[in-house]
Amino acid sequence: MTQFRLDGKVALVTGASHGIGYAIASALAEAGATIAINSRKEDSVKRGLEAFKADGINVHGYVCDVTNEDDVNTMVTRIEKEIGVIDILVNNAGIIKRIPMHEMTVAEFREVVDIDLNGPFIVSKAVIPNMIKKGHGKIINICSMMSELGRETVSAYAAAKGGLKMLTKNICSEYGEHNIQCNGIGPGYIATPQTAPLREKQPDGSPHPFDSFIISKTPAARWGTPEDLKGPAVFLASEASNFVNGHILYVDGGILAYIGKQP
Ligand code: NAP
Ligand code: GCO
Repeated sequence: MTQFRLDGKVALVTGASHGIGYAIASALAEAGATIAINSRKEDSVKRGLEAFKADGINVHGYVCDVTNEDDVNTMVTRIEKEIGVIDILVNNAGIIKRIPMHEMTVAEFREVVDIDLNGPFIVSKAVIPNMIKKGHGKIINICSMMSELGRETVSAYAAAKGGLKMLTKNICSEYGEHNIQCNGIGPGYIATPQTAPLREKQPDGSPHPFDSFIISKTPAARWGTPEDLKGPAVFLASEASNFVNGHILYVDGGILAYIGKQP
């Protein structure tokens, strides 16, 4: 079905040097899109481009902090000049800090919200005007289980990802008439550098307690992999989802539907 093809489309995936962003950028490339990625650090961008090249994928890389509006506007202008107007934006860049809320500094809280919520606002604001002129656009915000649930130590992250869910719904509401669809992907617990601390083996070689906990809370009884997000991302980036708008697609192995394995 050509509905799932992205030939002729330009996609920007933020923070895609590795992890979930890398997998999503790879999937969009395999579907025919021309890919741009960014990271804050030049060496991170370089490593990412080398990895994509090793996978046979030609990607354009940019050093850009998504919280810096001037940086973002410069990057978007360069992409439009060097590749073309952005048809697909995946707001993937994000961080987490796992600190009990009463011990978290205001600066730490602000940093997480700045990157995970203000960043998607800044980059979306930069790409929407030319999506309107072009008559179409796809924005995919990478949300989280924490867009729906809380847990100890992730107050800033949950607040940001909850806000990102509502920003997704608001972009849908405000720009749907311009044939711009804005949806979210809510990954479950995915094995990437961001969750590595939650999966580290204990000194005696036993699984991390959180690892066992997540397995017990996931009907699929496994951690997700970045590859599990490839198909959902292509669907939401393609014409196959032109009447899907304001939706958060949870790719979580069933966590949100499940009370947890009985003892
Ligand atoms: P990751 O391995 O930590 O990668 C995050 C990427 O974002 C890095 O490449 C990082 O690159 C980039 N980044 C961070 N701050 C940035 C900034 N200010 N400007 C530009 N780039 C920035 O994380 P991941 O696990 O792949 O997660 C990717 C996204 O999925 C995040 O939004 C995360 O919250 C979300 N998510 C993850 C999981 C999971 O279980 N792993 C589940 C649900 C949602 P630099 O530091 O080099 O800039
Ligand atoms: C955590 C994890 C989660 C995942 C993801 C779940 O500490 O609970 O890092 O937040 O990153 O967001 O969807």
